[in-house]
Amino acid sequence: MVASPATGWQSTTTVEEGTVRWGARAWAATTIVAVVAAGGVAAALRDAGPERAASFITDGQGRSLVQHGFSTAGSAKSAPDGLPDFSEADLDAEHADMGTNFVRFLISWRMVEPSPGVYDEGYLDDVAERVSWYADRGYHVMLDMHQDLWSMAITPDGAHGNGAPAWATYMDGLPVNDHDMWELYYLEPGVIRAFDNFWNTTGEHPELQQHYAHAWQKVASRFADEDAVVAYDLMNEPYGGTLQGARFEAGPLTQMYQLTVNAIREVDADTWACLEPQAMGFNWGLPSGLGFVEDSREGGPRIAFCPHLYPLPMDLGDGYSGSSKGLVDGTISVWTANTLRTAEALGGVPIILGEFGLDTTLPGALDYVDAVYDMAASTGMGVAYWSRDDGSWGPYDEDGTARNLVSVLDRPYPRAVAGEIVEWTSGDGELTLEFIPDAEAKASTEIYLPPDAFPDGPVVDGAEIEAWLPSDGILTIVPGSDPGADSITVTISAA
Ligand code: IDC
Repeated sequence: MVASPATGWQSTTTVEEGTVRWGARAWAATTIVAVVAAGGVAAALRDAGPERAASFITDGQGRSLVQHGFSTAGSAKSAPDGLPDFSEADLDAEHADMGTNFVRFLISWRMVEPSPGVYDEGYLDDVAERVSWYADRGYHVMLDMHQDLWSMAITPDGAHGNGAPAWATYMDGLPVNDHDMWELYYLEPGVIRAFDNFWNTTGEHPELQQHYAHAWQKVASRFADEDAVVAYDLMNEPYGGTLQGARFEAGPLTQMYQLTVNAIREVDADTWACLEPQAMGFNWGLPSGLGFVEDSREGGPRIAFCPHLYPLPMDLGDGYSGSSKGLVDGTISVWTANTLRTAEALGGVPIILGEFGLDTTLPGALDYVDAVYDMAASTGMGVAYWSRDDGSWGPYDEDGTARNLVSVLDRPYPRAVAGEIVEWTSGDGELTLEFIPDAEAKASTEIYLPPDAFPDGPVVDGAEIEAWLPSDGILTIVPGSDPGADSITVTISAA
C-alpha cells in the first residue's frame, strides 16, 4: 500500500495487512462516530425536529409513492456504452422476487455530452429502452447523474473515477496517487482540483456548470413526456474539493442546483428534481448546509431530497455487530434527524434514501438492512438499495442465484397510496398503513405483499379489498364505510 500524507489513519500503517491497519481504522471510526454522535445529540437538544417527511412524490394519478428498489447499477459507471450489465429478464427476476416498484438508474455526463456541446442521442435511446422496460412493469424511475471521484480521466488507466467527460476534467497537472480504498482518491490534489474547476472555485472554468445544466436539459427534454420517469437525481454524492461543509453546500452546490433546475424547467415542468447533500460527512451523520432551491413551476415546487447513508464503521469494513452495532445505530438516528431537518428546510420536500447498502456476508448485515427499511417506513422515505450489481453487496450471485439479501428486501410496503400517507409499518406477513384518503386520486391504493408470506391471501381491516393478485402480490384497497374520516388506519395480515 502506498501511504499518502493526506490520509491520517492510513499513513500510520505498514504494508502488513490486518490488525495494525484495521486497528487504526477502527480507532478513527470510533473517534469520528463519537464526534458525529455528539453533534447529533447537540442538535437534538436544540430542537426536536420533524418526525417524518412532510410530503411524497406523486404519480400521474395523484397517488403518494413509496419507492422500493435498487440503484441500477454500478456496472454502468465504466462500461464503454454507459449501460448497466442488466437485462429485461433481470428486471423480471427482481420484480418476482422482491416486488420492487422503483429504480435509481445510473446515467453519466460523459455519455450524454461526449464532447463539448455534442449530445449523444444514441445513448439517450439506449437509456429510453431501459426506461421502457420499467414503464411496462409499472415502475417509477429516477435518473441518477452518477459520478465518483469526478471522472474516469483522473488516472491514465481509467480504473477509479467515473461520471464527467475527460474534456471537463481539469487537474492542472496535479498528481493523483494510488490507494486501496476508492474513497481516498477524494483526497488527491488532482481530484480536488478537478472539482475546484467544476465549481469554479478557481475562477478558471465558469463554462463547466453551464455545460452540466445544459446536459441535464437534454436529458429532461428527452424524458419529459415519459410518465414513468418521476425524478432526476441531479448529482451523485457532490464533493466540494477545497470547499467543504456549509461553505460548499450553501455556496456553489446550491447555485449549481438552481441553475440546473432552471434549465430543466424550460423543457420539463413535472419531473421532480432530487437534491443530494455533500456526501462526505452527511453519509456518516453530520448535518447539511444545503441552501433553498426555488422551483417556479406552476402548481407548486417539485424538489426532493435524496441523501445517502453509509455509517463510518461500515465504510471501513465493519458489519453490524459488537461495538460497531451501537455506533451504527447512533449514526442511523442522527442521520435520520438531519435528513428530516434538511427536507423541512428545503420546503417540506419528499425524501428518498438514494443509497445505502453493504457487503451482506458481514456479521449482522441483514439486521442492518432491516433496521434501515424500518426507519424509512416510519419516517416516510423511499429507498434505493446500493446496488443491483451481482455479488456480495447485491441480491444475486453472478450465476443468478438469489442471495440472502432477497429475503429481507421482499417485504410488505404500500406502493402507491390514494391520499396522504401519515405513517406505515410492516413486519413478516403484516402491514399497517394510516393515510388521509384523497377523493380526487384517480387510482386505488396499491400494496405489495410478498406472495409467500400470504399463501391464503390477506385479511384487511379498515378498508375494502378491491382486488388481490396473488401472482404479483398486489393488493388494491378502497376506503370503507367512512369516507369523511380525516385519516383511516388499515391493518393487513395473512389469512
Ligand atoms: C462503489 C462501487 C465500487 C466502485 C466505487 C467507485 O461499489 O465497485 O469501485 O463505487 O466507483 C457510494 C457511491 C457509489 C459506491 C458506493 C459503495 O455513490 O458509487 O459504489 N458508495 O462504495 N458512496 C458511498 C458508498
